[in-house]
Amino acid sequence: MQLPSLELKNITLDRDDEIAIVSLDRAAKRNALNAETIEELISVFSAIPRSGARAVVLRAEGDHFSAGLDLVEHHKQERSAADFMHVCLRWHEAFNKMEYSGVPVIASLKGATVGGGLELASAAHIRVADQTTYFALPEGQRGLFTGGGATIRVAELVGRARMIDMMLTGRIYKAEEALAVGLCQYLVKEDSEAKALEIAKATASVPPLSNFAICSAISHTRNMSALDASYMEAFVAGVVNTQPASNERLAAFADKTAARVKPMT
Ligand code: 1HE
Repeated sequence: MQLPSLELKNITLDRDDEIAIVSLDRAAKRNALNAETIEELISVFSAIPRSGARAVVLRAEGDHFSAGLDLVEHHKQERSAADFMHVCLRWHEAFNKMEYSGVPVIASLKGATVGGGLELASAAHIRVADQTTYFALPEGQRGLFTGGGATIRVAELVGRARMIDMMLTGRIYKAEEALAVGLCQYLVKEDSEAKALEIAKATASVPPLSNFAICSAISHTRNMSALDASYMEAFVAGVVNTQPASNERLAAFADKTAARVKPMT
């Protein structure tokens, strides 16, 4: 794995073996997403799939994952509707790069994961929360609307009715309730980062071609008819399920040396 060398001001890029660690690094502004950070996310997630990274941990410096859209920048820039549509297109570019990258992105969440911060988190493939993490869509309260894909991804995670409630009332979800409604897939007592890294390492043991399919094909189906999605699924499975990397695993199952799929006792 060769980490790309990029000029970054709001994000840092590190590695732990074959895992790329992408950190939001604007803690003084609660990792609010300004235009520059979005451009940096585009650069990072354009480069990572070709870097040889087997998985990504997306984390943040400070106590909060992200406070969403940089409200101060947005206020100061006095953007027109067309200007802000272009801002949103860059957000979509960044988050689509993540979601369709083919490389598992595991988000380690803490503190505020709100507005655009939740939109960013929802573009990851797996979300890990801890006891400090809370989720909200305060757009309504700010007189705004989501612009970073929440109408698609957050609605998919929690369902339209819950998302509308979150936006109309500013409702905050955390801990067990957040887990139950699907905002996160894991909830840990201590530090979400250790768990995110553990999950990233587990996903890194999956053959890259399988990960590529899991971390892109499933998302692509949302734009397809059931007939087209079935065809695409068969096509992807044809390629993935006959790859050389699966032969060894299938042989191990056949000769009874592979682990069985059973809950821990
Ligand atoms: C910010 C932002 C921000 C903090 N944009 N600068 N998102 C929100 O509505 C959430 C807004 N933020 C907050 O509610 C709070 O900041 C927090 C609960 C996240 C953290 O509170 P706290 O007390 O730790 O920090 P603070 O004092 O509010 O903020 C510290 C600094 O971060 C301060 O800057 P400073 O220069 O005065 O020190 C804040 O201005 C700055 N800061 N959050 C800009 N969001 C594509 S559309 C998406 C639409 C949305 O995302 S709407 C949701 C917006």
